[in-house]
Amino acid sequence: MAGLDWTYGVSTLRQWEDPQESCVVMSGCGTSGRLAFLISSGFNKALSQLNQSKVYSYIIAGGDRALLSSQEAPEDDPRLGVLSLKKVCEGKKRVLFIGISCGLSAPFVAGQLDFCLQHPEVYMPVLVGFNPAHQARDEPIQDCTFTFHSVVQRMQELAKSQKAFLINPAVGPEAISGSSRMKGGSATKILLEVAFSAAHAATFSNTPITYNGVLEHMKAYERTLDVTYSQTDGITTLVEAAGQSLRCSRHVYYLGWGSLALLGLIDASECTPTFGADYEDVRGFISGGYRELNNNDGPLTSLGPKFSIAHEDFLHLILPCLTDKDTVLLIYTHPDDATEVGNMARRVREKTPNLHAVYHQADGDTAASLQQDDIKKLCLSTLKITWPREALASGTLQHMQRELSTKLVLNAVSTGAHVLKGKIYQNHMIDLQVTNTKLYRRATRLLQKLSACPEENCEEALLKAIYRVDMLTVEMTSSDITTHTCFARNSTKVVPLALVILLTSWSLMEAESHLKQQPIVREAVAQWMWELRPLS
Ligand code: F1P
Repeated sequence: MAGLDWTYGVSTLRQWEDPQESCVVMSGCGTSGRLAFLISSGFNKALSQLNQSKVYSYIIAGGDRALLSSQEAPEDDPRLGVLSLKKVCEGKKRVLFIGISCGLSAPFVAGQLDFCLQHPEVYMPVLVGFNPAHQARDEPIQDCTFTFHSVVQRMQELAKSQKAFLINPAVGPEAISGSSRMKGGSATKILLEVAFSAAHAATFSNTPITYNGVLEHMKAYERTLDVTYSQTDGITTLVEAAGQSLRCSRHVYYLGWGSLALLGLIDASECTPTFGADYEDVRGFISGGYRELNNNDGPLTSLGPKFSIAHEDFLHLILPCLTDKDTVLLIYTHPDDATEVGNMARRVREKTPNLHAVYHQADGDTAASLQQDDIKKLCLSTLKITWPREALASGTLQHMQRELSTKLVLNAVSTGAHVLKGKIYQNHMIDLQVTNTKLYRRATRLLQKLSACPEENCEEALLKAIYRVDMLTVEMTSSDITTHTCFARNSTKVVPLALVILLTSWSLMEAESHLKQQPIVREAVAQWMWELRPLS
């Protein structure tokens, strides 16, 4: 793994043992921040079980509301990153800071790493991402003297004397271009869990940190992939059900238990920025609500309906209007949550037969299987992920494997469903939200690729679609990208609309009305590409 001395890196984690004086902070934007939350929660729980104080903290750009909703704009703000880091680390003398940015691109994280580099007496910076260092983003950051790329270069230099760490293995391209929530997110989870597990084993059970030990742990995750992806039929059934629901403008609901439910919440929250989905399209609910989530800011229900996440909320707000066109997916571990799952399944079944289950169970647990039969009878499909005894390691690792497996299944379900809904064109998400600088640039590049028009024309079309005008005013064209992306928060179908404008001579209104007639964006795009192809 490029640039990583595992033994040193992991034993470095051990030094942060006194929670009064020291802490481990993980920080990121979007999916990376959500995984920081998931991982810090998991390892703090493991510490509590050992009667140890918690040492892990998380930071997510945009604060706790970003755990459950799309908050892409704060990603652009390095000062915000520094402020939130200072707040979490107040009074600490030693901080292991882990900045996560899959694309090595988020200014929020770059600001934090720059701050750590300026204060080496307190902070040890680690960067986790999945691009080669030379591909780190080199775009100037407003009011800053550094870019992400220049921060990476400084870290590379310091990494030689192990005063900083850069963990950036290549994991290959994502199946859907730009969707780092999938491979990038899973790799983040694996990497950090392997590192912290080794540090915990070394600290609390004197297990030496060895190359082979780390490798064995990695292999447990490899088996997780095998166990999960051997279930293609079950996953396909779920993708089809969810796709059907989205195609007829209905909904997909994940009802989960424990941290598996958190993966449902995370997966659902990502659909908004990734596919331009409405928050109601795919929604997650967790048994126990905010009590179970245990996030820094506590209940967020007052922020609006999308922050109602408890099963009770589902029962009060969603169940009464549920139809058989909606897909409901139960996510749990058997037999831990069986009684509650059975009760919920019965309630849902009264409203719709379109009920499915994904559950994890240890091989040979026959008593558990009997109990499961009742739930099975209520479900249209059940995806049972059986963990061979030999594939299961002890407590925490088992749990982390099940989490990863759940993540893989749900990523497949939500991505597949949006593919069926027509949100993907030639492996590109064409209906992405344009709500921060990175996404604005991504949208412009995508338009260039699909239309073959020059960059300036693409940007012009993008602005017309954002501001919904045929003629851009000077005020619009002279505004900065932040202004554009703020405005774009309230605009829908921006990129598809810009593409129609580029490919046709239609006015904005004409383009909008054509798009309304053919809401399946992929089919509309394919049709325009065909009709407007140059004659040879
Ligand atoms: C962070 C992120 C992604 C999200 C979208 C916007 O990316 O929030 O999680 O899906 O692409 O950016 P990164 O900093 O981890 O590369």
